[in-house]
Amino acid sequence: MVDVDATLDEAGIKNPHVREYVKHWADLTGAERVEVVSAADDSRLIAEALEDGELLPAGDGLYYSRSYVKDTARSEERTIVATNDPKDKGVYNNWRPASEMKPMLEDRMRGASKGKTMYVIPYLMAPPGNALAPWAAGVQVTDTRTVVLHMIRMARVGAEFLEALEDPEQFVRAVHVTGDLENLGQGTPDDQRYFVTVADERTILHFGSSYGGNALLGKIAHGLRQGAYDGWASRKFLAEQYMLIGIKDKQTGKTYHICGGFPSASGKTNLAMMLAPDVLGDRYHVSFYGDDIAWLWVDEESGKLYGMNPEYGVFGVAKDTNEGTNPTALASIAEGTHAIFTNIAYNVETHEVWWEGRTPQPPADTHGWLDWTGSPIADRENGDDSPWAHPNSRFTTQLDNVPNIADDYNAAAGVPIDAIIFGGRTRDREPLIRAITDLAEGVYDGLTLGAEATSAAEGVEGMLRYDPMSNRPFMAYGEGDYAEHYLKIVGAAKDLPIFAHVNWFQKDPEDGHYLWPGYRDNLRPLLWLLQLKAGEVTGRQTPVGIIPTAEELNLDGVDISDKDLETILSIDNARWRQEMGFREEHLQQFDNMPEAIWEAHRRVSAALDAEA
Ligand code: SPV
Ligand code: MN
Repeated sequence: MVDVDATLDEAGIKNPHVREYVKHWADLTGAERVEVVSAADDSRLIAEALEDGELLPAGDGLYYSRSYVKDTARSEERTIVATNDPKDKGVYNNWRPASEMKPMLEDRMRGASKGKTMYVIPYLMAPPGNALAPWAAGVQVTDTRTVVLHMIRMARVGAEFLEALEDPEQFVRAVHVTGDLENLGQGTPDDQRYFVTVADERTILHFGSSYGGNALLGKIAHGLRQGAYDGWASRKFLAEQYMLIGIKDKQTGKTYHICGGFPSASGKTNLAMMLAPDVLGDRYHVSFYGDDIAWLWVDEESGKLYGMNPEYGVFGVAKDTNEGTNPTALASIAEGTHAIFTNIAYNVETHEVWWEGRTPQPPADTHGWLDWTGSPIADRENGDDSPWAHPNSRFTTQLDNVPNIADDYNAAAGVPIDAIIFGGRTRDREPLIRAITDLAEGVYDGLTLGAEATSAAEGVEGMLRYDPMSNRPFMAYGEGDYAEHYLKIVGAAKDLPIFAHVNWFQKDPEDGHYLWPGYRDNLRPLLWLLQLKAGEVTGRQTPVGIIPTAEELNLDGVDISDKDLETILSIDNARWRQEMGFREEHLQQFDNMPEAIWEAHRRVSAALDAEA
């Protein structure tokens, strides 16, 4: 057995609770070596991973990795929130008693790192010095080196973040043990994997994957599930799957901040990284803070709602990322950025990479190209048109590689939040934007957020797969309690943020074309929202919110027909009344839903009925 004490001494880790935790898990997992890492170890670890073939070179300062073929996404069915209080059971959190899950995970992890190195990763999910830093510190242990390399990109990593702890016990214990990936029965009745957050003990136990949100425990498990639970238990904050951007009006010098939640595949990363349309670029600058997580709290001094991105990087979906959809993402993974690609297509000879949507057609010369499973494209049978890259393939890069990263992204203070938006992918019914000024109606709108079922087989036509606040996979406690906590936190703020629901995806029912151009032009409805909040425009009141008039929207340079514009700036009363029935059923599943939310639902319903 290794001398863990000597390793911890050498790394300068004095905190007795951290030392005890590391020793416990080194012993239980049977790791052969223990290594404490910091961001400064990145180039050495990259060199080791290249040497061992875990990473392959993908251009100057770019790296390529492939995960096990049955380990390419988060597994929601295997993800559990466990606590010691059955009242924490919700509809979506897969609650189980801590007393059941902890011994089960310990059994699976026992001896499972034999022969491997256990890396110790002290991290912080907050800008240093932030008001929420006490809930942001953690120590991940992992037995996979590529997980360390991803954590260094996605979180602030280093032993110094443990020194700042006011309470030496207040760090999240984040245990990741990979397991024997080829023998875990992924997706079978005998599935061995479990991804457990023991939320009231601030302990994360993930077993059976080395991919993404299953393995980078700072991101989803701590940044969302544990953060949400802590925010509620402390009554201090919200942890949300939100992007966060700044919009600077260069004429007035003022910067506004908008955060918001979108179910997956609704364009959240593209929105977070967008640039102003060329014709508006002289007046407005859009800056990037984060594309996936925001923690929100009321700032003690100003009394305003503040937000920050707890992450340090972007774990973005590669598919369809190109010069048109997201040029800033491409710049953030250019040579020299030390980005890591996972599960895209790779050319073993030229070290080029490719994914669906990177260019309209795949490379014509298939020589040297491997698909995401590592199989040569040239060996494919005629007619095999399966994707070269996995649809959930990713790029991992640090925030400051994004060209329009906000100057103050690392500032301790965070930023005041002016607006909270929700958006799905809805082919009809949802207008381009509808603004909501009432708090309970805004929260109600977030709770009834959803994405369209992608094929009719998946559900009732026109019915959404509801994804409250885009947090369905990350809910940590009961949804009714969550709604009440959300109302309290945001409701305590001076100068309430304005809410809005946006939809870039309305389609013409006849020929299927998108009615709104989207991408950079999405800044236009957001500018209108800020103007509405400032009282510079009034919009048009509808039963489901305030909609811009065609004259109020800045459409300078936008190619859209009057007919399409009229459609995206109006609401379809019959479709909305159908939706209200679905919403009622959806909300009825949840215990303790605050009366204010039901009142909002009834108000919107009555207004729709009155207009019909
Ligand atoms: C998501 O699935 O919402 C992600 C990626 O942000 S992962 O970290 O894999 O969860
Ligand atoms: Mn996400």
